Amino acid sequence: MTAINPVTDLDVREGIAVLTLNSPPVNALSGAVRDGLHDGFQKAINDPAVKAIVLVCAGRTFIAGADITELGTGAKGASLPDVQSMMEASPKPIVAAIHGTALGGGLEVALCCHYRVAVATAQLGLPEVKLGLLPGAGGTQRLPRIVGPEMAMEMMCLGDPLVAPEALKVGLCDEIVSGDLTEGGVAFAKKLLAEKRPLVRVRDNDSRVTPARGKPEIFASFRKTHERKNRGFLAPEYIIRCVEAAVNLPFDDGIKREAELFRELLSGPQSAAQRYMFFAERQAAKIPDVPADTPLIPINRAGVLGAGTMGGGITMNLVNVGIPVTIVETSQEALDRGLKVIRTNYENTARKGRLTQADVETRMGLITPSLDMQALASADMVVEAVFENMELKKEIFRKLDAICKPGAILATNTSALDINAIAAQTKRPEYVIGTHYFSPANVMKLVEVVRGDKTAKNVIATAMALSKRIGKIGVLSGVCYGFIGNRMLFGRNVQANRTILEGASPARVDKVLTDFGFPMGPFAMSDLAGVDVGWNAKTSKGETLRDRLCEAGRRGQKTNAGYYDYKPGDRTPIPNEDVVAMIREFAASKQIRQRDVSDAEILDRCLIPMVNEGAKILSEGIAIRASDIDTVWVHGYGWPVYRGGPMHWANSMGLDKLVARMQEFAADDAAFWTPAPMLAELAAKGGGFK
Ligand code: T1G
Repeated sequence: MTAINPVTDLDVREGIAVLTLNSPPVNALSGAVRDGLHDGFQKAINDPAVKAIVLVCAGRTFIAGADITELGTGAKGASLPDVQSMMEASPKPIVAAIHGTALGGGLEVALCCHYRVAVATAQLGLPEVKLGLLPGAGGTQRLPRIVGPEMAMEMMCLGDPLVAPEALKVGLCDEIVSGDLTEGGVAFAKKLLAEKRPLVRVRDNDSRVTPARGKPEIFASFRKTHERKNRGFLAPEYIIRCVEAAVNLPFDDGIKREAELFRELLSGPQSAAQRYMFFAERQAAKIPDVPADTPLIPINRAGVLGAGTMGGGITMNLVNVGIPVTIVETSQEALDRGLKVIRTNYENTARKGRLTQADVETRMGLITPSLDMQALASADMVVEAVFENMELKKEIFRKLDAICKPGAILATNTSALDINAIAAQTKRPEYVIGTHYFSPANVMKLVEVVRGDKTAKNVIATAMALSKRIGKIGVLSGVCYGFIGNRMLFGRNVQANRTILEGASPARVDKVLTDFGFPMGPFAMSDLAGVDVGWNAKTSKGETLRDRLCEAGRRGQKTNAGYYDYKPGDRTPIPNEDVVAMIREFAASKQIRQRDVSDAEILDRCLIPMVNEGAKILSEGIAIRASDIDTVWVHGYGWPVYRGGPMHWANSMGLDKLVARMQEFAADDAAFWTPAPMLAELAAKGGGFK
């Protein structure tokens, strides 16, 4: 065994060289790894005793891509294209032996091997698009030459990997290895030599791309199909252009085109934001006063109280990962309705081929419905997801405290209420925590984990770990009204509501925010949630615009009319001039001057209050770090990931410019537009949120 460098070893046995990378945590292509590959391959190729080479990785995974921390920094080390050229020029067969996740540059290195073998659980993919990039080491030119342009665009624009058996079917992998991977790789290399199999260079095979020549409709149809999902993102379009180059240009020209578009994305704001978010999501799991090795409470059985939209969605998240759930409601009708919605959701997924019918039955079989809270006695964790009313929640937690076994975690899905007041109803406040899921709970990735003053560290650690186990991103919040996300949303809604009284229409405000990249604007969101949330018909006197809308029967999508009209069964918002007239009349009754509010003003008046509130949330210690706030907004509210979140957006704008903008608006409402002390201080120093 020869140490090539601290992260690379070379071992030659019976004519087979095994080049092993060992660079935790994921063997990313850092400078040291690239040097190891370069020098290791050079040594093996030059060694007359070596007849074939196997590339394998130690630790949890094959190379999981370029080292994202190094991207754009001009870090030292051998150039990846040089390593890849050396591999393809090798007169000796090179076999990649893959386990874990061969992703991005990792798969691109493997595609420069002559053959690829993998264990059955391995995954192979090019997820660069999730970082606002494209596969910049030949992936856009080699992948289409194996799987064809359509599948290549699908894989690279969605960024989802194939598991090894699927990769085998499409020729991305040549053999599935059982048992020891290195031995399997060596055996495969020996077989190649014995059978005198050719040195296959992916770049030489155009048979999968030439049929697409002269068929621009392939690309036009792909663009059309993915238009909605790719809206606002640059990387998917650039990936499509690279695949067009793979089809229409000689390989080396295609590589040049890829490099040009890769450099443009790498130096642009979208990739900077998406790479920032990649690390932000992972930072969120790090809690300064809760050590990473804090013992977890095992969650083998769970309970959910309430079978409504949220309770049903939470239940699905838990049974999806095999945790049995007892779900409790107050009436058989509510229980039956809740279970029917869950089953329908699963059957819809099965119809799309993402679940088998057996999966549906397995998951439904893990749900035990009950009308009796006593059925929750043996649960390790119960999540309350009932109506958002403090008195009701207090009563429920008193009962849960008496019913549930000692040491069971009692969680509430409240979206804003005081966790401490709820915990105080129990004899176990250290086991009470908030787990605020976002609707639809079986889709949105965010969970705001809310620690009460007395919540124990192992309870916090367990709730955060459970978020990750169910495929979500947990962000820790302290207790305040609205926690992190909703508290910031209030500020946005105040200004959105004001701009329509000053002359903008709901459709115009919504368009400004959807053009920014949100999936939906505030008024369409209000119609979806219900304009009448918190409205009381008995006491309503037309004193607010909402009163007048609700009194006119405009309560949102549920009445096919809110700020917009809706055709029955269709969620598409249809602007209505009567609503605009109603708004104008209301504004006139309040003597509000009408004017043309510009799009730029609408956008800043909606977004800057969120940043200001975010600064207060940071100063109060409600959020640990600015990137946690950004993670909440990207994964809980659809803030466009290519803009990094409100705090990242504020940094990009420049806090000094942001504060200057607040001063422009202050004339109308000085109190509202007063910068938070932290924001004012950072702006004065020319700094940004860390
Ligand atoms: N670079 C640097 N650090 C990375 C990394 C990477 N590529 N991938 C993971 N880490 C760190 C991560 O920050 C965390 O650190 C630890 O590893 C464990 O990660 C030229 C330009 C591999 C599926 O996009 O998808 O190749 O928090 O918590 O849940 O065309 O990490 O412990 O300090 O996510 O088991 C393309 C990104 C790069 C893959 C493992 N590759 N990584 O998931 O662990 S661009 C990717 C992942 C590229 C080429 C282009 C996942 C994972 P810490 P983790 P996990």
